[in-house]
Amino acid sequence: MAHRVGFVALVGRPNVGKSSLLNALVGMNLAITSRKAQTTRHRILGVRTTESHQIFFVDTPGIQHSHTAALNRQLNRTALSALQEVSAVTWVIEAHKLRPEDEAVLARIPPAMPVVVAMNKADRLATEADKAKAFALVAQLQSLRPNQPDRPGFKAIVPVSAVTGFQVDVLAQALADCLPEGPAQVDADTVTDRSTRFFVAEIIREKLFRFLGDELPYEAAVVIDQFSEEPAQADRPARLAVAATIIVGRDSHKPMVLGEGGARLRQIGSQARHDIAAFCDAQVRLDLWVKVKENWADTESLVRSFGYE
Ligand SMILES: Nc1nc2c(ncn2[C@@H]2O[C@H](COP(=O)(O)OP(=O)(O)OP(=O)(O)O)[C@@H](O)[C@H]2O)c(=O)[nH]1
Ligand SMILES: [Mg+2]
Repeated sequence: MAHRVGFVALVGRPNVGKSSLLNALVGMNLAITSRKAQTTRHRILGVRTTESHQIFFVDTPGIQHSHTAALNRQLNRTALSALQEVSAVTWVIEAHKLRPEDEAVLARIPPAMPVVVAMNKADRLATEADKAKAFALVAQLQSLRPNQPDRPGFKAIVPVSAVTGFQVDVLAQALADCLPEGPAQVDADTVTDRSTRFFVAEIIREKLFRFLGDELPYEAAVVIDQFSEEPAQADRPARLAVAATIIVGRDSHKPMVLGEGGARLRQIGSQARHDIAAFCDAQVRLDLWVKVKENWADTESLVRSFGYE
């Protein structure tokens, strides 16, 4: 069998499970996930290497059309620009329903681009009625992109679960089939192009998103102020010291992040430290601060200054 190689983007509306799928496809928790919309803010590359293919997966922010703040516009730009650099696209939807927001994303994918549909969260199809709905959805999907000479239909429609791993390999194979033949481009140990520093900031943001209820909108960012690594010695593990600031958009958000007597910030810090230690295989010291920058998510220059571009 020929070895295939190339870039594939994961696109879809917010919260359908693009980042969870990236992690499942790569076999490592690279992209942060949460039940809140627009958890992903950066293009993140994850490399899947097997005997038969090497796929460079590009996770993207959820594309949405209902919010127009500078941050949302920037996230849409990031997601749409990923379409320029790939050979195929995974259009991620939920297995149990298709929403108009899903179709709006499909409309942004160039007509000639090979598309595989990932019907994610298939583990949620518990009853026979759910399964019948999913079958009906497959038929509906086929009619959305019928095969035409200048406009190929979907390359495959794959029910999948990022959480249980159901059919993740099938999805990967369907995508590999869309890619050109070629040798592996990087060694099997290379899983991403991002730095440790980047992942440290992301892990902190994940805990922030998870520990704060819906009261804290997505208007929170994390900036790393200090980052120093000491390699492992014969008698001790590697050490990492990090100081980071959580930026919120309003005065009233600061006490939400701090919690009663700072309890919530301590919780966020301790969970983040735990995950950073596992990710970096190091002893971690983490200092967290909270700062207010009024309406940063509405201000193009501040959005850019926090690294969103
Ligand atoms: N049951 C189930 N839940 C899933 C599955 N995949 C993702 N989820 C959940 O769906 C929520 C959103 O997952 P994410 O991976 O963050 O979704 P996303 O599409 O990357 O979201 P944005 O980055 O905000 O656009 C999380 O709570 C996940 O745990 C799945 O296969 N089954
Ligand atoms: Mg995501």
